[in-house]
Amino acid sequence: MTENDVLVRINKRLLELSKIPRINQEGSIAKRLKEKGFSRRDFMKWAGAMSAFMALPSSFAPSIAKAAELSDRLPVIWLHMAECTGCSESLLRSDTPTIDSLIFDYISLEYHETLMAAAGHQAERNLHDAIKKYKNRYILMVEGAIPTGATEHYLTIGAEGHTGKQIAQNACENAAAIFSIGTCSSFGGIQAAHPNPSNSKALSVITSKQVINVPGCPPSEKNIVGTLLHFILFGTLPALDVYNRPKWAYGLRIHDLCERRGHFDAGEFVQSFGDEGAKQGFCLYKVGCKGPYTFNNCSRERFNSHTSWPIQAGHGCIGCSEPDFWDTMGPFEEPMADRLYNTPFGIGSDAVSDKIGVGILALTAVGIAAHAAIAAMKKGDNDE
Ligand code: FSX
Ligand code: SF4
Ligand code: F3S
Repeated sequence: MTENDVLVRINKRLLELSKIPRINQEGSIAKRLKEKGFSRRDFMKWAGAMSAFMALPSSFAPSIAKAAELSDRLPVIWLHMAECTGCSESLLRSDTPTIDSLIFDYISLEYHETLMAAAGHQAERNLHDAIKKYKNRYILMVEGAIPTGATEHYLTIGAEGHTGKQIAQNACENAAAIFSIGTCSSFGGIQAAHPNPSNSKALSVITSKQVINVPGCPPSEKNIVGTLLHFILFGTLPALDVYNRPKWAYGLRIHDLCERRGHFDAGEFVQSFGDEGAKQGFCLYKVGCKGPYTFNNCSRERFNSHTSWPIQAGHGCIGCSEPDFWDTMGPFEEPMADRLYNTPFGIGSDAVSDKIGVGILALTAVGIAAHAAIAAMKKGDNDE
């Protein structure tokens, strides 16, 4: 299929969507952008950046702008399970709203426990009504892991005391698309870390429906909005990796595009926090950076309106978008080169994203081992 064929298909879909009446009647996106001080030009610039971000050709930018304009036609139900609400915060926290947060505000959010005014029985009724009214049409976004088994009742929500598992399973049943937002919902996260006293599980474990994972603790606002826009544009699943993460967002490792990569290649490492190397912005591998084993786009997109990200701030990546990272990536401030070298395709973080990843990681294992060996020799020289 050519680029043009895809665009024709997308535009047909967008035309269909535009015929669906707006769910909320609070004014168009143009009006809201204007109120927040964004010009049409800013919006189109954002759409252009978004198409590059989603690995689409620049000719898709007008369709992305249109998809954003139509994002109030698809109802969204957002559930909170066992988590810290960091995923919602990732989108909402900015004191200067970004176009991403504005779109989140604009989508037809039919149910979101942090944001809605309703409480108690009324809130439960709203959820029930939204599921019924928008059967097979709503997008379900779930944040947080789900306690199961004998400890399922560790998470009960609302006045009627249903468990998180019951609520999530029920909402999954009639959703048009299901997104696990954050590492907890995608893989279990901290709740599922050893010894996992609440038997917490990923959403995909408790439903038989297809779940798209958007991990990160928290994921960036761009990955959340991009996933939503992708669905509006295509109405189908994006290309996924072995952990069901969209490849456009999680196809590369942190290490691949890291701003400190030149220092890694040159063997220039921070040896301890606050040392001369830290001041020079050297590579954080030896103080525990797990960027070589982590698939995410933070190095490209950053957080908080593109201001910064963990490695820029001076701490290594802790692998927060990988399955079981609390158990497999620790200690967070120590490297794990030996472990990787001894078990290149072993457990947890060493089980990599996809076949290409396996190749890259194997090379990295050798590279890291070589670095470690050279560093050890240098250290030996210095010790003498
Ligand atoms: Fe928190 Fe979301 Fe981490 Fe989990 O983020 S930022 S604990 S991924 O579910 O709220
Ligand atoms: Fe960047 Fe970490 Fe890779 Fe160093 S090890 S280049 S800090 S991702
Ligand atoms: Fe997480 Fe690493 Fe990005 S810790 S936020 S995946 S830099």
